Amino acid sequence: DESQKWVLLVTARTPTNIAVIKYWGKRDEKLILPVNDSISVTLDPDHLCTTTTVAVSPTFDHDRMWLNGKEISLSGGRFQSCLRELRSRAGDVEDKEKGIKISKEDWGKLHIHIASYNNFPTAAGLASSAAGLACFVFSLAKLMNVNEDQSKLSAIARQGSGSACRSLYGGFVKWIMGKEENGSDSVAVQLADEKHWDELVIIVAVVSSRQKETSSTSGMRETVETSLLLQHRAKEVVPKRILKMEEAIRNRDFASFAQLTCADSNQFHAVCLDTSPPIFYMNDTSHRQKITYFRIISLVEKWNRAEGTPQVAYTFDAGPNAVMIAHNRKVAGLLLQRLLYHFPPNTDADLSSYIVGDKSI
Ligand code: 2P0
Repeated sequence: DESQKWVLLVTARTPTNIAVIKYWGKRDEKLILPVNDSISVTLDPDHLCTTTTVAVSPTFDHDRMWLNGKEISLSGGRFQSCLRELRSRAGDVEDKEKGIKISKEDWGKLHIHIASYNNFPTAAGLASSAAGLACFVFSLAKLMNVNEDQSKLSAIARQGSGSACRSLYGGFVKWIMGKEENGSDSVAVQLADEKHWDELVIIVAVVSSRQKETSSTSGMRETVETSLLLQHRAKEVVPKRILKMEEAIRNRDFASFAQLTCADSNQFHAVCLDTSPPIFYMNDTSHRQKITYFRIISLVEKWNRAEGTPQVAYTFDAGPNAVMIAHNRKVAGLLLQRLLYHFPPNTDADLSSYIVGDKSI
């Protein structure tokens, strides 16, 4: 039947984001509701992004997905939650040129294929799930003509992976933890757009591309169950830091931005260490790499002190890569010089490369 042979495609690209006030701990695992607000910066998509093509055709007989060319299962609860939310909001779609007409009721019967590529190491602590799930939801929402604003879409992406909700916006983004039990107010909002503070330069030291040993999901579950420090952090520390960070971003106050970013990264790792059994994201690697992280922190701390005011912020996530944010291009040049001198890639430090990029575009 010729009329059944069409395929409708949408391709989208979504950058990853790096939290400067970290999300760590859920109050609801199924809906993915966090124990505190978080703030991130979305990276420019040239270096760290997911590209996803989604397709629908009457010839597809079940939903399928490929990640970096390899078929993966869509049966997981998180993919299914996102698909269910999207299908229930899908609209009518018409492509007159191709003679395609899909009514909103059809989406319940039609199957989709999803092909996704990361241009960076998957699951090595570079927030691949953030870019991946954000792109999954965004591209399907376009294909299915889901008529919801970006913040509603962020609440859908959140159910795929918490940090994904922040990747639906560029610039500086806050994920509001929300109060509702059903998660309707746990959404991402843009604090400042990509042009607001465009002199910042982000340098990622890709320390290792191997997959991390403790997944974020199980790691944060164990932290919520066992760490008293997390309770103090979520109730007392983060709410104040969020206000200060918002102010620092608004005023482009790098000294305050860097101080808060470094302090929050260090507290996140302290909370991991306060978990039973302890989680060592910064330690969870070869001896040489471990020394490299501590030396990077020490290099930045000494430099900032010597200058009298911070020039560079560092932040480490649930994996072995170091992210540094330089105040401006001049500082970024100096930082890269120092990094290449002290930690040349592919020699004794097990560093594989440096990625230099802007904030998002
Ligand atoms: C963040 N991380 O705010 C924090 C900082 C890692 C350290 O979000 O279980 O992959 O899918 O919600 O989002 C990593 O956790 O976890 C993360 P799930 P996710 O970026």
